[in-house]
Amino acid sequence: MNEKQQSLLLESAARFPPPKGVRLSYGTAGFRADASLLESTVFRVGILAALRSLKTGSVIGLMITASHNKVADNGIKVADPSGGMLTQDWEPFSDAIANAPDPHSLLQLITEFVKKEEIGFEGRQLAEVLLGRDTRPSGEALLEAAKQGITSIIGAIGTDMGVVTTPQLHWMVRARNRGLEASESCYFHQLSTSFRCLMDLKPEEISKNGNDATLVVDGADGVGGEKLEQFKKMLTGLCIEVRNRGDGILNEGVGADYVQKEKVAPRSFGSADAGLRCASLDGDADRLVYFSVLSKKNNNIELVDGDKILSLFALFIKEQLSILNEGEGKKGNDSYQARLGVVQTAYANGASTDYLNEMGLEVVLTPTGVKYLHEKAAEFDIGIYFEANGHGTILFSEAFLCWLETSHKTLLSTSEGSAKQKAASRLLAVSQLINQAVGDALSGLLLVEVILKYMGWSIHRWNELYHDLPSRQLKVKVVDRTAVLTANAETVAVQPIGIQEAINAEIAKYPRGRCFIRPSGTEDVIRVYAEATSQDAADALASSVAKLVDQYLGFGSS
Ligand code: G16
Repeated sequence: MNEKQQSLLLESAARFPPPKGVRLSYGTAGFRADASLLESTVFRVGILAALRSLKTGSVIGLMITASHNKVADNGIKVADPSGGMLTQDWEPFSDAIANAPDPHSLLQLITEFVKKEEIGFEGRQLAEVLLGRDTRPSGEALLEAAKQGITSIIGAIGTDMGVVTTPQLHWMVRARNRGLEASESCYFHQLSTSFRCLMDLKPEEISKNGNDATLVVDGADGVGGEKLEQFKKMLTGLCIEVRNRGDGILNEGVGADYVQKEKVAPRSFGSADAGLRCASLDGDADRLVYFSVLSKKNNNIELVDGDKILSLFALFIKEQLSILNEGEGKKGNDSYQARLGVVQTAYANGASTDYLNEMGLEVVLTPTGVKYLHEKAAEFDIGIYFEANGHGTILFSEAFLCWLETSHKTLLSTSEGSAKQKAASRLLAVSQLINQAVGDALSGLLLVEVILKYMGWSIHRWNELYHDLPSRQLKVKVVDRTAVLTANAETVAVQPIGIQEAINAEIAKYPRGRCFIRPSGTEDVIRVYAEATSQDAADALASSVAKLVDQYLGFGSS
């Protein structure tokens, strides 16, 4: 790094002093905190993104969002060249620079890192970072701080994509790095074209099935509702009504996180909507859950969560693969035994894992965080991952897609209109419709809708795939959430010593009881998840374990 570069970094860093007495860390999906604490962090992550772009010779993404968190919070997510989350190798560096106390120590960390990573500064190409933000009021100022971080690396530019959903930004990064145009209209075009293609390929014999009625979507008063309202005009064969489009407070009594955790209808939905097919997006539209308001008890819902979306997708993909491979085993020439796998976390309802196992699928468990699930899913030819909270997608390997495209061409010339050719077309269209960069509520919603049409299923029929074990999730405020360390995909707490034994003793009191604790990576809480054979038992197990957490780590209120 030459002197000019060094003094530019020192000068710009001096404008963004870190908040005193606060230690921020790169959590489940980037940094997240009260927006008033984040300017310096966002500025520094801007520097990191520019360095990442230099290192990889690719476009990087920065999204200013705190997703499901309250409106006063904000945060930053980094998209790597593939469109996925920032490589985990760079997380320690991001932690270190976020907490450097002054410009000189920041410069020293950057200098050492640049050397270690062999990031060339001389005769280099341009670095480019795409920037996006959700609808939070603090977004604009933070985006400006990120831009200043980016441009404090000489030759780096930040391109503002405006207000976008997180998955749109990740999609744009992926598209740009594949030499494609990365605009919102291209995103809408790709999704609507592949959606139409799948709708055209649904079996003709499918009878009226109860899912022809309007889909009612809760936009969480965030960016997703706004975008869907624009996008829905391009969708033929699907009628959508969007509520909570930004008139109320973001994520307050609305959104996928609220609906999934509280298991109640969001604001603007009530008993008048009983029986309708409804969906809810989260604050930055990377999560999706479905629900149906129950007729008698106001506000109670039938929840169709990420596990059921995963099961629906797995069922459909498996069926298309078996149509495609029918009879091929004997010939053995053109068949490709695609490895289909599914990835879940410990939050997955036990009944969903049983169901997927019964389908004969390979089920893998990872810790919470899309970064872990995505990585695992990429090991399959077709990897489907979902968190129960509705965050997930489908990944197709290059090798499989290449084989599929060739087979499809052959089938078009030899047996156009055959079941096999249609199955190949459907799989290709799914690979275009689904956002392979990251979980995307809008593309996920379209795939759900198309599969329900294909199956001829109502939301109730879909929900009958299996019956969830009753569960309860709670949050506990503690003095220091980093005191909890977990192992085995977060199913066991190894720290503080003794807590797991105490949890086990509680679990033993309930038939089919299951419970775990973990520190949240997006909120300052410990999360408790419990499952049992009745709702009362799940509630009791969760609350007794929450008390244990409070005794071991809390403020002693229990
Ligand atoms: C983020 C992550 C998800 C994770 C969620 C909650 O979602 O992308 O993988 O499930 O946080 O994480 P935690 O339990 O650690 O707070 P989002 O939609 O909030 O960005």
